[in-house]
Amino acid sequence: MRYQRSSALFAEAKKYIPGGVNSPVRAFKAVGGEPIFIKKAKGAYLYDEDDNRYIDYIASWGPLLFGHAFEPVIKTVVEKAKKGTSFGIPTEIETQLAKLAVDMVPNIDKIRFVNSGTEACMSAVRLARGYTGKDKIIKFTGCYHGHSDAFLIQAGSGAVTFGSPNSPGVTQGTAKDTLLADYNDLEGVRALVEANKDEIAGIILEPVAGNMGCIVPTKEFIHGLRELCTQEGMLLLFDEVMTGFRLGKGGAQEALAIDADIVMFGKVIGGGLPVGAFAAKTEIMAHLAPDGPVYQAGTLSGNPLAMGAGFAMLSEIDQNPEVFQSLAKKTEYLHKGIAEVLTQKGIAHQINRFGSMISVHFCEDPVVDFASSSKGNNDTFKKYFHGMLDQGVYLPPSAFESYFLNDALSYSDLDSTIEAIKNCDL
Ligand code: HOZ
Repeated sequence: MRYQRSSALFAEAKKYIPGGVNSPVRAFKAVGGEPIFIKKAKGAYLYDEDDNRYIDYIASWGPLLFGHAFEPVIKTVVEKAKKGTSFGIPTEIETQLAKLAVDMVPNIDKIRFVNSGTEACMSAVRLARGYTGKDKIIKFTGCYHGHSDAFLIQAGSGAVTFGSPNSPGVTQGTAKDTLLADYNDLEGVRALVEANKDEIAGIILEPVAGNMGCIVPTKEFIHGLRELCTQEGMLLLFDEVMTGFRLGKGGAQEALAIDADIVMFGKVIGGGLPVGAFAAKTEIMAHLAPDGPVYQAGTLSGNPLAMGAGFAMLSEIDQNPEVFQSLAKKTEYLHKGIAEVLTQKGIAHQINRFGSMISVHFCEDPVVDFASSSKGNNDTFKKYFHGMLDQGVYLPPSAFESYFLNDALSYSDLDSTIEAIKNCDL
């Protein structure tokens, strides 16, 4: 049996871990069946516990720009580990990574490292509130900013995959300060701002959304948000956990030519280790403890292994910026290939793409927000997902997630992937 050992490991995991997983999407509930358990990975490939090989299209949900077990990262982590794994005392590598990130990303002077994208977004909103003295925030339906309370309101990603975009446990008190708008609907945002005059600290969004599939903002929408924030004294918060150092050295800010006020990072900035960060101009960051009154802290923040991995990853990107072009070309090639096969098969579909992020939606109409993304045919998606898995291609196990390409993928891998879609019984 192809998945025998994975199946046994899942049964064992379920005895001790809720749902057998440590992050819900991994459980395959949206697509049915059981998750595969990974033994190792190298370059573009994952290998499961049954020794099946997969071409990987999630790259650990984004961080692995150059593929798995990338030598410069591994070497640094091993070297650092030999010198101690955590001190809770400052180290030089934290400043080295901070300087590199500040040099690469537009419009930021200072950066604070945390351990995950969730922490980064949670802390950034606290900072925005502390800086502006206002309580409310606007978020977009289907955007996911991690699992802290303020964001689990019409959230995307795993939250919507499991039908609980509003999680029990989030109090009414918290929910009332999160105002909801639809992605790409500038008029809706204007109306919210008008109805909550001088009460809104900021607008938070994924500048290219990746948690309701990949959704690209219109120029009018994203520039309109910038103007509105400036006019109304609100901060524009870019959740670049997925897009940071993936859409370009300067992330979505650079790719879309927009300056945000606070930018949040995760994924690539940790090179595959648990790192998040938030950054802004000095004027805003000065409000953060110990310089200012907005509190935020963490024992493992700035952990030497994680900082080392991040530094190795960002240094590679800094020295090889052509990786972004290479990734974008591969993603475009995949897009064309998938579109051709699905069209030949007569399957209604929409494909959204930006840089190395791409998603396939089985529906007739353009996917521009959460409502249009939700119209995808989930039965077709399930058949597609399992058809590909059985042929050794690992795709996101939910229609509400983006694919993330890594540069270890060869054109022959892309061709095999396209060929595999031909064989899927959709
Ligand atoms: N919902 C996460 C990606 N957007 C998945 C995280 C994981 O399972 O690792």
